[in-house]
Amino acid sequence: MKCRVCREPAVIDIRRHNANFCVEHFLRLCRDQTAKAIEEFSMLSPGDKVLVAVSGGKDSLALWDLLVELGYEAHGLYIGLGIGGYSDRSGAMVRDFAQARGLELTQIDLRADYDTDVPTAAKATRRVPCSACGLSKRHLFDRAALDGGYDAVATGHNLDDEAAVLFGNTLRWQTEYLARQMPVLEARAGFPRKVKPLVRLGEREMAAYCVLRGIDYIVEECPMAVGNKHLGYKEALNEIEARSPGSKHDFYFGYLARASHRFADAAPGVSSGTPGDTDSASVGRCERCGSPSTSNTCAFCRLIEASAGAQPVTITEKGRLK
Ligand code: Q46
Ligand code: ZN
Ligand code: ZN
Repeated sequence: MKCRVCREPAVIDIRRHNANFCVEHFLRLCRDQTAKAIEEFSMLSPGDKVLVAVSGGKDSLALWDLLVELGYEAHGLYIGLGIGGYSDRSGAMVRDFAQARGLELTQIDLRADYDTDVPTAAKATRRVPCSACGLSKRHLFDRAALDGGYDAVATGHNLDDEAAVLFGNTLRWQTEYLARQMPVLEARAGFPRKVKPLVRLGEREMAAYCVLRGIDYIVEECPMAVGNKHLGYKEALNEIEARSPGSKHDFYFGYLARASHRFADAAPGVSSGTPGDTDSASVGRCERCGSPSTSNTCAFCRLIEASAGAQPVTITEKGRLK
């Protein structure tokens, strides 16, 4: 197995590119693919100040590393979700990564800062944990990006993630979600710009990137992800990809190029990107935190109000609340 670029011994094969790469040229490919995605979808401008949503997993740490390598002023934001030992271990990974590289990291801890955590908030509001979690993360990332004057929030969604989400949204024709599934969401009043620079890279490549760059990441899945539908979609797509390399790429990028515009109207305010052309003027403000909200109090403030100070809920090894 020889590197496609230099003919030296290769360390990884990428079947959808029908090519093998040595360490140096694989790392270059990852940087080039990230830069290509950023340019192709006009995600960022040179020198932008970017807030990277870091979880301690391979994708978000690799993304942070890649954005720094590409010359962006990239700072990390980690949210301690209070999901048992998983959160303790992932937080430690993120702190070690930032410290070893002298990078700026902001940390928010649901328990220390809001007197709650994801399992407790989920139970108090009768939401599934991932819903309480997603709502909290979106709110806190949006706020931190706007308050910190960042040009964009970057997340580590890779090609496998996006193809699996697209698969799920297409299976059920969830048109509003399809409209939001773009690699860039433009800023709107009260919402920062959101970008996904890893959409041209797969899960396996991100794991290899971390290993080759000496990045320690948390390998275990969040215990709440057990039985998650997306894991099933990923497995199904992996089977298709094994038989027909390039299918995930064609599915996702084909959607973006040839079908996404058909759903643009399904999620008001998402698609145009034209300043002033938003629905946010009709949306009010949360009277507690000032975030955009259709009711007097936003969903995050209601979540905190319902669960702050409540008897903490723990989670079992199988990801159940108790
Ligand atoms: S949403 Fe759900 Fe993830 Fe939050 S509770 Fe865990 S699995 S971490 S991306
Ligand atoms: Zn090479
Ligand atoms: Zn609020």
